[in-house]
Amino acid sequence: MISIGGRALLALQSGLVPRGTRVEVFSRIYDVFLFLGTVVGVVVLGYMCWNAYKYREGGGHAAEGDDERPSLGEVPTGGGKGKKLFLSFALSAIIVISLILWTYGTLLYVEASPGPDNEVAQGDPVEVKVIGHQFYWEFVYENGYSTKGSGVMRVPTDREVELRVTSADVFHNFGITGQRVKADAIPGHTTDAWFVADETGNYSAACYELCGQQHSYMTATVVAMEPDEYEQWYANTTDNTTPTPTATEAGHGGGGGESHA
Ligand SMILES: [Cu+2]
Repeated sequence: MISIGGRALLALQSGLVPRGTRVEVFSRIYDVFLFLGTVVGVVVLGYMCWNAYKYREGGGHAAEGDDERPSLGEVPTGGGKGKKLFLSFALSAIIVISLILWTYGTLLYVEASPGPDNEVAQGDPVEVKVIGHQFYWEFVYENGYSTKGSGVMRVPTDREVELRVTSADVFHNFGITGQRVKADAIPGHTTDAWFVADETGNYSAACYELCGQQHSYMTATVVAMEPDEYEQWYANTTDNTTPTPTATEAGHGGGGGESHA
């Protein structure tokens, strides 16, 4: 599925592109943009101020008799046969193109997932199905356990959590700002996202797409737990989405669960 260009970028990113949790990767992108923006800003403003000083009215140049200032209506030559112009175009092109490639490579990593060999997560990923409903988030685990309307997603720290985001009714958008996660929740379609919580704690999640009158109440909490605490909790959860055989036989098997057998 990954194009040749994508592969080249993946190779490139192994050295250059940051790897880590989403939080680390996105703060690296922010830092790089802030740094380059500051450097470019300082150079441009500094050069402008220096020239304003150099060619000031009645300044050194005019006094020494080699006034390079163009007269009104004259196009300045700069004296260097366009060398400065060429240099500034070349430099900005190099900066902009490398920034685009680097960001693209970084976002490819974010779009995929850390994969099996990585420093940020241990063990197998935890897969959680995220289902948007008007107006709550439901989380379904691999064993069929559903949080129904409780709005609490429990995850272990230092494990990759793979989200399979979908919707039961209208368009929603699932986001955990503290983990830099944001994924469309579209009926009949699954959007993949991932994150690794490196610290225990509560992270707030919410719906980021206006989906009806109670959209703003469509929040949830992501609880990152110590791995063994999580395992203990998970071991005590049971499949509550698949109708039990007795219930099915008795004709009360509704509930809309899908078979996991
Ligand atoms: Cu919503």
